[in-house]
Amino acid sequence: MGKIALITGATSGIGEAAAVVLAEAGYDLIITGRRLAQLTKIAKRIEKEHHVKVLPLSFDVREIQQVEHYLGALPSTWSEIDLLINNAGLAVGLNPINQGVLDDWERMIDTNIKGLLYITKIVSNFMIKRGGGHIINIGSIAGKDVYPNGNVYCATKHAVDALSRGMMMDLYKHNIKVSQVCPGAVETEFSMVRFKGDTNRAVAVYKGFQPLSAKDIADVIKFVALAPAHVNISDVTVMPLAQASVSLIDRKE
Ligand code: NDP
Ligand code: 8X3
Repeated sequence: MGKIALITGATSGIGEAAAVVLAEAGYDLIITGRRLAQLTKIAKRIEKEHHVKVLPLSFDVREIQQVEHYLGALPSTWSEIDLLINNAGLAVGLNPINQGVLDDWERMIDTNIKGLLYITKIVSNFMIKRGGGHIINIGSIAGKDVYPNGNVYCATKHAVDALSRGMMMDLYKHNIKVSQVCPGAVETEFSMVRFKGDTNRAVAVYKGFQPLSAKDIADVIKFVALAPAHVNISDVTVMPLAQASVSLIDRKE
């Protein structure tokens, strides 16, 4: 086995792009996501094109029993994880707090916070056992600032921000780097998920300016991952040129 990276949420967007870029860099991969067919297809494609080993594991990060079942039972060769990318996450809905949908709130809190914690607990213990590693959390500019109707999504990403700093304090003595990559607007399936398949609303998010691509963020993840052993790039914010804050976007049309 080469170096091993575990990427959560690799069935689309930033996670899928990170899988490709890290495979190009020679990592063997464990990729996860709920959509099994999609995950299997991506695994086969990466194995064929990049000649690395890819283990697809389809489970829901919100379900602790599933997380423990799949990660707890990893063959010993695959549990030697060098790099964990905590990427699985989502926004659901965009409502003022008084009109919030409880199920949307729970999906965001359970995925973005609790899912990240479930994965991190297991993998950080693998890393401690083997004497080191690197965890990169995908935060957001929504974890640095807030915007109207973004309430609960922003709160979950502020939690990722706090956890990234807290995890660094807990893990640095174990030779484990903890980093956070915080993107601005990236054109992925994110807005289709947020607006529950409403294509018009999703497309409008990226209209009139050039958003980041998933590959743009994957390249930053790779840069963070490949820094020299003594260097931890602990927090990176990446914006499109046309975006100056969570709510300031220069749209030309
Ligand atoms: P996508 O919707 O394209 O990808 C999200 C990924 O997360 C999918 O692979 C999805 O897989 C996975 N996922 C979601 N819920 C679960 C779950 N319960 N269990 C397992 N996997 C899950 O969006 P992005 O690539 O844009 O999002 C990736 C990360 O980047 C998220 O954390 C998001 O908050 C963050 N981000 C995105 C920005 C953007 O503008 N797009 C900006 C800043 C941060 P599946 O559905 O197969 O389970
Ligand atoms: C995603 C970026 O601004 O849509 O985290 O919340 S934003």
